[in-house]
Amino acid sequence: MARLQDSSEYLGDTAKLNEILSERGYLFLRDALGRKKIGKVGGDIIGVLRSFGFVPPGSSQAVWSGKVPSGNELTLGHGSAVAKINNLPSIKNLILRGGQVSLLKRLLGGEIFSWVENKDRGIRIMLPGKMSYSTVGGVKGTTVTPAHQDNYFFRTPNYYTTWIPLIDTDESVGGLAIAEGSHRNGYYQHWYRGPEYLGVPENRQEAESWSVSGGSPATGDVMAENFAMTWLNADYLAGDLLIFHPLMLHRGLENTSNKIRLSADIRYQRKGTPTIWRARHTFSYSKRFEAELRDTVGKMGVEPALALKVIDRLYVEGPKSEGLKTRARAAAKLLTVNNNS
Ligand SMILES: O=C(O)CCC(=O)C(=O)O
Ligand SMILES: [Fe+2]
Repeated sequence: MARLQDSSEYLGDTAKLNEILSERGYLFLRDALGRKKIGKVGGDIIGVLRSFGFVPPGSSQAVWSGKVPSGNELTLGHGSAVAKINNLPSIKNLILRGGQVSLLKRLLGGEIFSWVENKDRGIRIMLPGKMSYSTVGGVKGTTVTPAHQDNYFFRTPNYYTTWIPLIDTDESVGGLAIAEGSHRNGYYQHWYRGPEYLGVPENRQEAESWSVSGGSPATGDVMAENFAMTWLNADYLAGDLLIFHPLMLHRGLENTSNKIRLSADIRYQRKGTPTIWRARHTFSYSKRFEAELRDTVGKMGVEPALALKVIDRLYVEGPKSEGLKTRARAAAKLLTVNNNS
């Protein structure tokens, strides 16, 4: 894997940073947040994980004890350990007042809106290995985040994602890789196979194998196979900061170490610029809506490829006063007509 380019030498030069960000689609800033400060945040999380038995007694490192989560302890959004972590003063402070916020304030030239869902989606606890699991409305995913653009989750151009390693994260611990220059290619097709979320295929072979096994694109128009893909990562250290564009293709790397990977992915935009419903709600709220939506469309009995498109359309629009059943029927009709013309 090739390496991210560090721009920390330009930390004082706002214009230069903005130039790099728009050209490369990302800023990788070594130690921009301070190793000591972030080390303390990581330490607080490790304390909670220790109290839940995920870290051996007496260890101050994010070493995995081998304990498998019981029930929803580590479930993103509302898990019991996750909720404790999200309530830590140091976490709240990082999300609302961390160095990434003041930097973005400079880059965007005004006050910053920290997305509401940062509060219960922001912190990632990644155990070693790759495990499949079920989420809302029967959607199946894996603990290694597949290739995607955040634009898939959040259809607005007006924000940046910040990815923050909370412990030292070399390739064995995993972390994040981004596809060089991909933010210039448009919105990639994001695939599902039945209830299984697959993300963006990395090449033609992968797209073909997904297709013959019943997969299809739910949204997006750019075919990944039309672009060369060079993955970039780094030996991340606590204190580093990665900022990237909504159309930057990226993926999680499998954690093959004996450590628990701790990181944050949190999103910000300039206050007052147009936003989307998800930015104003908690992750738990959005997931409840998604579950209801998938359930409603699932019961309509339309063919799977159309169902994916209906779900996507209503998901982007978000909750409204009109009932989901009525909205889903109207969307199915409209999308069928569009497909036939
Ligand atoms: O930390 C990760 O593995 C990826 C998180 C991410 O990209 C996302 O959820 O949008
Ligand atoms: Fe992402």
